[in-house]
Amino acid sequence: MDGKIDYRDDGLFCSGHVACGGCAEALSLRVILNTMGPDTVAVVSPSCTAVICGGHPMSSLKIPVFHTTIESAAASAAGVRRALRARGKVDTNVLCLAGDGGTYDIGIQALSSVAERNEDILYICFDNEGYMNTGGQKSSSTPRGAATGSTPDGKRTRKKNMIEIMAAHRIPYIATASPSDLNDLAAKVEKAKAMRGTRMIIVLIPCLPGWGLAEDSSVQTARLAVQSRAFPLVEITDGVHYRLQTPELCSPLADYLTSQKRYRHLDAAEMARLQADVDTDWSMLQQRAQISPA
Ligand SMILES: Cc1ncc(C[n+]2csc(CCOP(=O)(O)OP(=O)(O)O)c2C)c(N)n1
Ligand code: SF4
Ligand SMILES: [Mg+2]
Repeated sequence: MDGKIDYRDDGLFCSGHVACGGCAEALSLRVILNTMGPDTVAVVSPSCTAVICGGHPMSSLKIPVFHTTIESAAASAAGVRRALRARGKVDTNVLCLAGDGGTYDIGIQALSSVAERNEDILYICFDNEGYMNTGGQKSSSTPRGAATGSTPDGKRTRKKNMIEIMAAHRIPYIATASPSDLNDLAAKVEKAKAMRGTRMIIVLIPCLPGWGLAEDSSVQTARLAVQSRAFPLVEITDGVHYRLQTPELCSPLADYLTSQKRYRHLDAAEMARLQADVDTDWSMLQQRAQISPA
């Protein structure tokens, strides 16, 4: 890849938003919005995204935005979808934007119901692995070992396997994406946009204050997450067809962990345990991809 970002920007995401300088979520949001296009309604859960979007008339998004509650984001999006349909606007895209706390924890009941009914929405989870706009508490997406405001000596349990939970709902499309490969992110959004039913993309967002990163390192940290296989890039169609993307370059998990202050208390044995977690998850995904029906 030559590193060129290949997508059309129609200015649907404005400058002057209040994301932390250097946040990869703003970058990802710009790509997602411009790929979705102007005929889109955003339904936004309380999260960094809600702060970045801001309120009317100062919104940084040039599309309609509905700020909803954290526990009902997916249900609100489904309601907007049905209201648009009742008004004959069947082609308008409904884009639900939520954080990992809103997705893996507080909003999971609404999300599960929406997925079971196969409501026609695209759900984006910006996964910064914690409750970041409220000061950096742990969520069930926080990985084992990571220090947060509520797990100062490291979280004891593993990151919830959200893609497997969603795959069990047999929704048409699930993908993971990274701001270190914006062309891949745009391609997945384009693909999801062309489908109907419940579609979900989880985008990894290395959080500058939450993970203890320099403000110019968010994208590089996301790249290390992919190369070390801590955050595998996958696509799952209809809950059973897995496509696992093997990174062009591989790096040891230790490179990823030592780039972040949230892991600085780990000793060699704990790092080895996390490497074993990553290896187990990768081989399970490989098996899923190998046995996927043609
Ligand atoms: C039911 C409920 N509990 C708690 C809150 C307070 N709250 C607002 S945003 C937020 C953090 C959400 O974390 P996440 O979804 O991961 O988004 P992030 O801030 O990390 O982008 C919390 C706890 C709330 N709005 N509603
Ligand atoms: S707190 Fe983290 S995820 Fe939120 S805007 Fe700042 S860097 Fe981005
Ligand atoms: Mg979060």
